[in-house]
Amino acid sequence: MSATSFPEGFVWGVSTSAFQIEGGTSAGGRGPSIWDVFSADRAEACDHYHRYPEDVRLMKDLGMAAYRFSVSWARVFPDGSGKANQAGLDFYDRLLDEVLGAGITPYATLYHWDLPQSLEDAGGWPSRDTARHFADYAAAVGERLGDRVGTWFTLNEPWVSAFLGYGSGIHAPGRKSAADAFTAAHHLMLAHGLAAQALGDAKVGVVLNISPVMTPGQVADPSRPLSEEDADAVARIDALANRQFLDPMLRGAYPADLLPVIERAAGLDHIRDGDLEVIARPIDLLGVNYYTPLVVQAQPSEPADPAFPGSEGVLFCTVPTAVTAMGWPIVPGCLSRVLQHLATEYPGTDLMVTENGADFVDVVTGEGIHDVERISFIEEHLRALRSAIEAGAPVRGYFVWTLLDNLEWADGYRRKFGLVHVDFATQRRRLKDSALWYRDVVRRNGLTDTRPKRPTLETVAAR
Ligand code: GBH
Repeated sequence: MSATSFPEGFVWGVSTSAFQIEGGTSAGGRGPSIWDVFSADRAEACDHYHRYPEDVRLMKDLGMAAYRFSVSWARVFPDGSGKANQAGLDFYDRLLDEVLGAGITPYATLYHWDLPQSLEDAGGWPSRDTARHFADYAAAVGERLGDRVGTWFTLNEPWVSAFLGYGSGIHAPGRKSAADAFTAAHHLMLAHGLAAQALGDAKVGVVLNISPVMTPGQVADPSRPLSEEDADAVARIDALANRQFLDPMLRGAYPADLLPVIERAAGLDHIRDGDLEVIARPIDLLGVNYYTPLVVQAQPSEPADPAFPGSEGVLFCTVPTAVTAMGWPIVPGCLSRVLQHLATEYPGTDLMVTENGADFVDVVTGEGIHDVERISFIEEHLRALRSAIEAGAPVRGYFVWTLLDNLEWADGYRRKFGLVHVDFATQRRRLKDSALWYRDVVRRNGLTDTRPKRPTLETVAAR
């Protein structure tokens, strides 16, 4: 591996999710999901349901080796359970044929936040039955598509589903209860384990949003020693955001420092004998979504943040670093640290960066879409990833979030994370500069020694 190249066989790809691109919300017998009900924007999104051949073609032109997409549960089971809807499975059948025909390896996520509404009406993730229904769904999808999907991811970011969906309520279904959030988190993990069982011998992983937790001082200098109060603030948020999921799934136990927090908010009755054995079923791959760190410090008067129940006395801070258009601090070095940390703390599991990317205000002109900031963002994160590999972390691939500008959940269409620009009035797709730049990275399996020449903000303005 030269100074800028990646290991042979390193997997390069892009990620998407069903609700954010598919549209076709009632096509082929699809039922409503919690996001159809919750989202103010009508969910036509990128009309990928009808335009998937064009989108696969784009990926082929960009030389992608892999494509991570998600299956919409409500397409396959319009009511969440019962009899599988063949027309829904047919869509993924066609999509997979197209993807494989383009020489692209599919990675399928079974749950990227779009719970069938009827299961929410029956109690949602705080109800244990939802985990059982998820296993049945996994079995049905595995049976129909397993001959062509090499790797399954059960869940995408269960922390978001549980704590933004049932804790703070800023995501669907919009419930606001700490007890529900903790029980949802447990049942999501149970669902993961039961689904992994149902998928049998297939390769199975899970995708977590690992958020490095640090103080403002540590953003500037990671080796900065912490006061006892700040160390406690960091540890508490790390337990809620990261270890709550990593430890049960990869070590078979909840973190000892988190159990009292769960007990206070939700009791412990929902954690039954045998659950942790199911949850800790060995996986083949841990998907890591990395965007930004969580920056916190101790502040005694601070009330708990509803997305982090038990975070009394912790202040979430802004830092004077560069940020994306969503205001997320850009700290590429954290990606390297997270990967190395996972490699040492949870050894034996292959890692893959299943999402990394950013929204910026793109410069859209007649000649092109000049997204210099996205290029630097990805480039800097790839340098960080490469240094983690060099330090020994078993990182097998990298997926940019995301192929297309799409429906960014509670934020609607104004957020632009795509390598490809979408005009939502016409559904016209246009490659951004970052897409062409990423194509070259994939082609040469690495970066260049000198930072690539790219349009600067001044040259763009002059065009
Ligand atoms: C991913 O989530 C999603 O998988 C993807 O669907 C989405 O489009 C993409 O990112 C871009 O948003 O301020 O309390 O929320 C990322 C979710 C965002 C969760 C940053 C943690 C910081 C803590 N993460 N967030 S909080």
